[in-house]
Amino acid sequence: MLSFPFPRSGVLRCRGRDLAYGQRTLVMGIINVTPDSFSGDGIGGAVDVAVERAVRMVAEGADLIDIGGESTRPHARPVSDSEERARVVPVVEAVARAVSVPISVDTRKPKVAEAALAAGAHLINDVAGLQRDPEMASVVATFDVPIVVMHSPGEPWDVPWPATYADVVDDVRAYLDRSIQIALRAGVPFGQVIVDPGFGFGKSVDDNLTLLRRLGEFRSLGAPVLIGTSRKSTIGTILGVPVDERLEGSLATLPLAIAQGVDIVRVHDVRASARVVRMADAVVRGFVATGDR
Ligand code: HH2
Repeated sequence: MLSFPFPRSGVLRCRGRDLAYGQRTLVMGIINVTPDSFSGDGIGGAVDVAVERAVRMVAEGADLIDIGGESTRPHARPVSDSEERARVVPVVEAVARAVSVPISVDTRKPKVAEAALAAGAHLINDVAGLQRDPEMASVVATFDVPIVVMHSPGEPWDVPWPATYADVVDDVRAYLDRSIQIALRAGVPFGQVIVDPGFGFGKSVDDNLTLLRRLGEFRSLGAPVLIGTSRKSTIGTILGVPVDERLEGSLATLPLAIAQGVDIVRVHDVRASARVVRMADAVVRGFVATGDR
């Protein structure tokens, strides 16, 4: 069983689709309604494909679905509010009807977040950690939903990439602490904030490996921790493989994160990841899931 300094569990209130964390690791399945996502999984605005994918992911073990309408890969083309909204909203509406798990929307833009929440989304995943636009925290507070605050040293298209850090863990933790303060000042309850160190965002291979090696240190922030390593270029660099051959490398990161108390893992390959998570949870947390997924 985990013996962390302060055992922690709780419930994220997701507008009736609440998520309990702490007992086992939650799996977030990724659906990119983009033409240009780094891993080649983007499906443009194809609503029927998104629904089919979401239904399959839930059957394979996804506890929540993350829908994104703008690629965050380095040198991606920035997308306007209206274009991103037009991609995301119909997919949120259809996926929320088709599955019963919470739908997260991966956006840095308050207008997109607002439209997606009005369309039935259950939480927001902000890769700018509420530090890009002050309106974002107010939107999240108004709809009373959870928020993932992720660390990124700036926009992929206008910062030196990777950035430089005095100590990557301390610097990222300080940034996430600021994000938490922004959320609290806007009226978002602490229990609704999830922190994410932003693996692959403005970090060198060494920085990413350090973040994963010292992931447990983010627990000192007191919020649930999410990490997204799936198919990222650090894995490609270590293994010397293209993006469509990064499954094993991605899976290898999951038990390492789980052994350090991560609460949510963000993955493209839900079936394989959910199996690895269940096995790791059985060993690390002493949690044995019943049922055959
Ligand atoms: N990574 C990506 C996008 N959103 N959100 C969180 N919270 N954490 C992450 O690590 C994270 C994220 C990048 O992956 P992907 O969505 O597959 O690619 P793209 O941004 O190119 O669509």
